[in-house]
Amino acid sequence: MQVTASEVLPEGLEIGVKDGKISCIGISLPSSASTKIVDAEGAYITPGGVDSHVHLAQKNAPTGDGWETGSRSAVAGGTTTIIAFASQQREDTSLYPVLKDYHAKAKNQSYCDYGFHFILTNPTQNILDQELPVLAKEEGITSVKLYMTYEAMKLNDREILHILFTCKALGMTTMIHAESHDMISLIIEGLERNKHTEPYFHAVARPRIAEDEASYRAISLAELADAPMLIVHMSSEVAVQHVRDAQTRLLPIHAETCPHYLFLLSEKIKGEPHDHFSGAKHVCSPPLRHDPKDLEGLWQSIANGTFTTFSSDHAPSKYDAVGGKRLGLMDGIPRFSKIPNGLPGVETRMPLLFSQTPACLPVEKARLSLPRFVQLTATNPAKLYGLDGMKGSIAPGYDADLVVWHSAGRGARTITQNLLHHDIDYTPFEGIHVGNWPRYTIIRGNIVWDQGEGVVGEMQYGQYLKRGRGQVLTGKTGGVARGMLEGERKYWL
Ligand code: DUC
Ligand code: ZN
Ligand code: ZN
Repeated sequence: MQVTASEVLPEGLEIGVKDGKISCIGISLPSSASTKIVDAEGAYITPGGVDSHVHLAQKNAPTGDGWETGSRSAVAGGTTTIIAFASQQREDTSLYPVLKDYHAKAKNQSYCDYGFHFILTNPTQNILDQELPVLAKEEGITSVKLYMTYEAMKLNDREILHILFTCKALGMTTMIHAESHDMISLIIEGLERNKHTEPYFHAVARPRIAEDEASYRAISLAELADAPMLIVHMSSEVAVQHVRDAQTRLLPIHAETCPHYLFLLSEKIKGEPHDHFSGAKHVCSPPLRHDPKDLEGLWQSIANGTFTTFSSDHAPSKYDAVGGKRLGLMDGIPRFSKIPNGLPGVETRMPLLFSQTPACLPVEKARLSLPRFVQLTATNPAKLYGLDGMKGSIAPGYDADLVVWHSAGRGARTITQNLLHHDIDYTPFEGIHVGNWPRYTIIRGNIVWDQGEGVVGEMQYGQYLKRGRGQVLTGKTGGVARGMLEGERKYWL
C-alpha cells in the first residue's frame, strides 16, 4: 500500500518509473522484458525520507561522519535526501569559500541526494545584501540556521532580526537553535565552581526554561519581522506550546523535533553504574529532558500537527576516539562543558517513527497515523525547504525515491550498533525494538539499500540539489504583530 501525506492508497496499485521519475500509478501497468519489477509483497511503500537536519564533515566534529559514511547510513535507514550544513566560522567574511569547501567534501561522496543550509555566525552586511541573494538564486541554498547560544556561534537579537528580514525578502527559511545563552553560561559557571562536572550536569546546565524563554523570544522576533521561521530540535513541551499558540494566531512558525527527544530521557546521561562518563554518549543540545511528561507532550504535538518536520539532527562524535566525546575527560576528570554536543541518528530516524504507526502497532496504541509519518519525514521538509515537485511524495513527476517496508509481521529488529552503517562507535538507541525496517530504499528508480544484500548503491550516485523558495506550511506572512497598528512597520522599515 502506498502512503502519501494524505492517504493510504488501496492495495494492488503499481508505481511506474521512467528515467528516475514516477511516470504513473495504476493497476496492471504495461511492462516489457526489460522492465525491472520490485515486488513489495503487500507491504507499505512510503516516500524516501527527507532528513532536513544533518551535520556531516563539520570542523567542530572531527570524529563525526563525513559524506561517505553519513549518506551510507542514511540510505540504510530509508532516507533518500539529506540537507546538511555548510557552516560559517566567525572569521569567514564571505560564504563563497565556505560553500566551495563543503561542495568539495560532498561531491562524488554521497550515496543519497543532498542540499545545504548555511549556518550563519557572522552575518555581515555584504553577506546579507550581496551574497545570500546570489546563493539563493544560483546555488539553490534557500535556508539558514542561526544559534542563540554557544559563545562561538550565537547571534544577538538585532542580528537575528536583520537575517529574518533578508530571508523573508528572498523566500528563504530561517532555522533557529533556541536556548538562552545567558541562563546557560551562568549555570555552567556555578556548576563548575561547585565541582559538579560529570556528564549528567549537562542536563542541569541547560534547563528547560532556557529553551522555553528563547523559543518565545525567537517567535517574537519572527512576529516583529513578519518572517517565517522553523525552531529546530525542540525538546520542551512548554516551548512547543509557545509554537502552538503562535500557529493558532496564524504566525508562520514551524517546529522540528528529533528521535532522541521522543524516545530518551536525561537518566541516560548518568551513564553506566561503573562508568559515569559514558553518559557523554547522550550529550546533545538541547539536552534530553528529565520528565516523561515532556515526551508525552512532544508525542501529542507529533500527532496534532504542531510539528512540521521530524529530523535526525545527526551530529555525532565518536565516544572512544581522540577529539571525540572524550574531550570532556581532562586528566581523568570529567568536564561536561567540554563534551562535543550531538548524537548519531540518521539511520534510525525513519524506523523509530514508523514503528509508532498503525503499520506496527494496534491502532489504539499507535502514536501517529501513516500519512502523518509521511508528512513529518518527507513531504513537509521537502515543501518547507524548496524541494516540492521533486522530492517527498509519491506522485507522477516526482523523483522515484521510495521506501519499501517489510510486509506485516516481518522486518522487526532491535537496534544495535553492529547493524548500523555510520562511522560512529555507538548508537544512543541501543536496545530499542522497532517493528519494521526498510526492505528496499530506492533513489531515482534505483535500489540503493536491499536489506538482504546491504548497501547496493554507489557512493558517487547522490546528486546536489539546487533548491527553490521554501513554502510556508503553517500560518502566513502579511500579519501585524500583536499590539502594532496596520502599516506601522512602514515607519521604520
Ligand atoms: N545543535 C545542533 O543543531 N546539533 C547538535 C548540537 C547543537 O547544538
Ligand atoms: Zn542546534
Ligand atoms: Zn543540528
